[in-house]
Amino acid sequence: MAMQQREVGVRDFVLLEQITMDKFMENLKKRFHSGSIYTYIGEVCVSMNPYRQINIYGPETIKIYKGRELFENPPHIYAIADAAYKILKQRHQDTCILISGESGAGKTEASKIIMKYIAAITNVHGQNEIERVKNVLIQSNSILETFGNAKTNRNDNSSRFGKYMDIEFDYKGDPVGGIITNYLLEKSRVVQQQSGERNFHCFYQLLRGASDMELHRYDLIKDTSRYHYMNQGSMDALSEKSDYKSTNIAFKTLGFTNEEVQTIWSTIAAILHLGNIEFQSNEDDLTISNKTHLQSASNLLQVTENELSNSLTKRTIAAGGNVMLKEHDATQAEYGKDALAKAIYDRLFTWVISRINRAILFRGTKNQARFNSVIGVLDIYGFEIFDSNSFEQFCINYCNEKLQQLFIELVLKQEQEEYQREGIEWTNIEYFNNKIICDLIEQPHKGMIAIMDEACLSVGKVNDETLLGAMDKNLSTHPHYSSRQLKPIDKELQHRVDFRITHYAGDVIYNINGFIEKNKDTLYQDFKRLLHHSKNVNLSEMWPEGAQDIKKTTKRPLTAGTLFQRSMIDLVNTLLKKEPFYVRCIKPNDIKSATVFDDDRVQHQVRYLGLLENVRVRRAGFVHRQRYDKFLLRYKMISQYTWPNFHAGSDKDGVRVLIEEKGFGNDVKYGHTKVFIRSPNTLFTLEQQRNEMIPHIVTLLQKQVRGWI
Ligand code: AD9
Ligand code: MG
Repeated sequence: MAMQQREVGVRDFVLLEQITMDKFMENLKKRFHSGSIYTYIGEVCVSMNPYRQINIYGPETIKIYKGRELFENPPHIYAIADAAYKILKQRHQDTCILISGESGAGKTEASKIIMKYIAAITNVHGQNEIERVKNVLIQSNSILETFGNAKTNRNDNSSRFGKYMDIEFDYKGDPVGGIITNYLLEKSRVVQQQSGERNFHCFYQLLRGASDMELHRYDLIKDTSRYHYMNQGSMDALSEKSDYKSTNIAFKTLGFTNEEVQTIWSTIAAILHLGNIEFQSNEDDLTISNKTHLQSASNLLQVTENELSNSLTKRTIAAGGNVMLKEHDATQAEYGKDALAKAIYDRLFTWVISRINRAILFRGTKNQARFNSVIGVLDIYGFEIFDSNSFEQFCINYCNEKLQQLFIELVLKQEQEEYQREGIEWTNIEYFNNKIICDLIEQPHKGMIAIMDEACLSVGKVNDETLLGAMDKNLSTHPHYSSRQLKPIDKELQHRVDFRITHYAGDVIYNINGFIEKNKDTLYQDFKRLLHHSKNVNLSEMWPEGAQDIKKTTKRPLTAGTLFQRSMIDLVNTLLKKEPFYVRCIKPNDIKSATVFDDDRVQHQVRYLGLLENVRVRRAGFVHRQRYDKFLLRYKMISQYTWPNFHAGSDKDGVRVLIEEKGFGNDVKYGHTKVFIRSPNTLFTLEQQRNEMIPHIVTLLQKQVRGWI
């Protein structure tokens, strides 16, 4: 109750008197400043990052939300989690919670809050196995963040990978397993960081947290400035959310063996040594000048020094049944070394996740009839616009386009389906459909990914600029594409290497440099063989294709763009099968302040998340719908005909009598199982009358108890 009294503004944007940007912003701002960080649009939860700890997640709050309906309490992400859980439990239907918003808006925090809520309301009988699963689910977050998160200029704990987690429940509604799917890790960060940014957290945890003895084992010293892969951006010590010790505890909880943990830290150390290897070319000969690092890296990767040195300086070429060795030049060697470091990290990350999945023990499989249901939680990188945007931002922003498309389809589809199901008329609402941008990127043969692939697979000399030329040629008439080559006078597009996509969330200028290399994602075969033959079985397991015969011509691996596109299509298909809930996260400012509400920045997000359109769609239909029995239960006290109980017919009849008595007949439609209320005022008046009646009812009940009546 205390929480309700402090609440300001309206709880649901559909209750605004006018749906304008100004009114929307005013409500959001008022609520942000008063600590009400959650506001609904129907069943969509808008969440403002408070940038401070608010006391709204404790056991008392959990009790308030457990098993209740959305409208019964002030808006909260717990209510969304509960709604998803209720559907799963009552209807055995899979649900998912899609969390979106830009970097630093609070997606990862939201996903953890949801998981903790689910953990808190389940397993009332305290069964050991279920406790174990819950523990594993929660602890897996800390490992994922250690290896997949990094400090960026926008967020000290930015997720540099996409995460989708299915939590599986048995028929009683207790969590019995889960599975994590990861999407495109930003592996370029392993070898290069922008100014002010850091490498993945694990590198700092190892150097700053491991004992001297351990560091000695890895041939490392504590000083981060000595490692090339750590000294390019910021070397700040953050108040780390978790440290080396807690990561190791989490590994233990998840059942990683000592050997596995050893493999992980040794591999991280090996990457740091690789980063310090330098090449010197004298005439035709290429040598490694920094031999101690070569030695340490090979020891840690459990390959011989000679093998590692050879694979760094030469490559094997198989042609016409003959096998030859070709020396690298210094540039090729540098490129190869960085590609190796990135690939080792990427494989390690995926392997750690597969190992976590084994611990969470997902019992359902795709092919087997499943009795269990799942709640999926999606926490994926938000839309990114940097000063310089490259292939990674292209993929991340494409992913956001796909999710926005899903939002448009599902939110509208759901509304329409419900009206149809209930036999209620419906007129369509105009909104911007970003399908045109998804097509620009992913259309077979014609889209950007297809054009990039063609450039990467062609044998002739193709560079980034010729790729840009090909895109210009094919896409010049597309309304969401432009480039410097096409519009030389466009001031925003300053360089010949720039092209621009008008995304649903705004214009982003991409620099074509590096697109071909990043899309090809080449890793010399020699490295794959090298690591497959490592004496460390865990490491070797990460490189199965290294077992292939050199002479066998291998098929060209799929490009990074195509792989990403496929994973997005899979993701969308998975989500489409589930009943979705949305959490739309908003960042109040760019300075991580708990008090600043930056109007421009917030308005921009509200605009591109399509929140105003969302409110309009919701309002054009009916702001509120409720099953007849539940409606009656909530409002029966405000009508003499329905209080204390309605006996003159069905629940539907009861609702009709109540509505007619109150004079709302014109504002209401009666569906087959639910009553639909069009205007917010009606709902508001009903709530108000109910609130006014509550004290009378309480007094009445007290008198009854005391035997006065
Ligand atoms: V990114 O796309 O991974 O870069 P996220 O995931 O959207 O981003 P994150 O959840 O990491 O952002 O939130 C950023 C920071 O905001 C957190 O580290 C917290 O300091 C802060 N935050 C976010 N949500 C909350 C909250 N509900 N309560 C308190 C919060 N602080
Ligand atoms: Mg995150």
